[in-house]
Amino acid sequence: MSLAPEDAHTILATARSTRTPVERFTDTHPDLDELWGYAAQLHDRSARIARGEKVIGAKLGLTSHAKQERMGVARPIVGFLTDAMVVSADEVAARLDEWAQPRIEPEIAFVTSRDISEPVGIDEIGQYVDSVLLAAEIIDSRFTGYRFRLADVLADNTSAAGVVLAPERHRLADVGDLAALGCTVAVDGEVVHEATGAAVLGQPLQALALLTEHVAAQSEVLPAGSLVLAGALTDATPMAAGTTYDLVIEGLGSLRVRA
Ligand code: OOG
Repeated sequence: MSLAPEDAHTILATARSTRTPVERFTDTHPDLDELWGYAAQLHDRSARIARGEKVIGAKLGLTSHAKQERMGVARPIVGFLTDAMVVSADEVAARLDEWAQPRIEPEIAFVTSRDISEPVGIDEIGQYVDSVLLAAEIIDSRFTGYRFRLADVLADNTSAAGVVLAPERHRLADVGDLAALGCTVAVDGEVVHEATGAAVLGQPLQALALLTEHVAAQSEVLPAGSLVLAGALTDATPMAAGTTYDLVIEGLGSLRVRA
């Protein structure tokens, strides 16, 4: 018997609230596909809206080879962001217990300047960007050991858990080519990951262009002022209490997160 998207949502919601990861659904239901995954994700979004959360944007995941190879899912994925996921750097330590297996990732984020409902190509996409900034995404898979396939991770809203935003916002024109920006992640002062913006689909703006295709295919509107995370530049770094994470993206700034 197949697993109803709604039931998958209930299982994942319980996994989240009890901080008890579950086994991936695709082991027992190998037929589950991308469409199913997004259908289950929609139940999560509706439930959050019903609880009073406000959708503030979208996130892409698995837009870098580093992440695709590590997670064993060879294509980008899309999730949603709500206001409840935004955390200040100072709050992370106090909230660390909310997450079962948190990891932190360096990301380029965009704030959009216009409503998006149609696919926008890479040549025009810059016109839809109000500002660009550095973000630290905190992911927390509801699947044991982050073992999932495409349908599972989509149902799990692409492991979305928290996002810390750097205070400075930049104009795209002032930052130059996003693909050329260097990025480092350090744990207690020691660099553990390095990349450039090109790690994200060759060009981070490509992530936003890809999102426009997704939004159009779902017949949705991404309103002006939305926050969009372009996907991690590097592999994720597991978070542990008492540890300090420094994320730097050249030209965008730095973020220090103490867990
Ligand atoms: C899936 C989400 C990955 C990214 O930026 O690549 C992601 C996961 O690795 O759990 O958010």
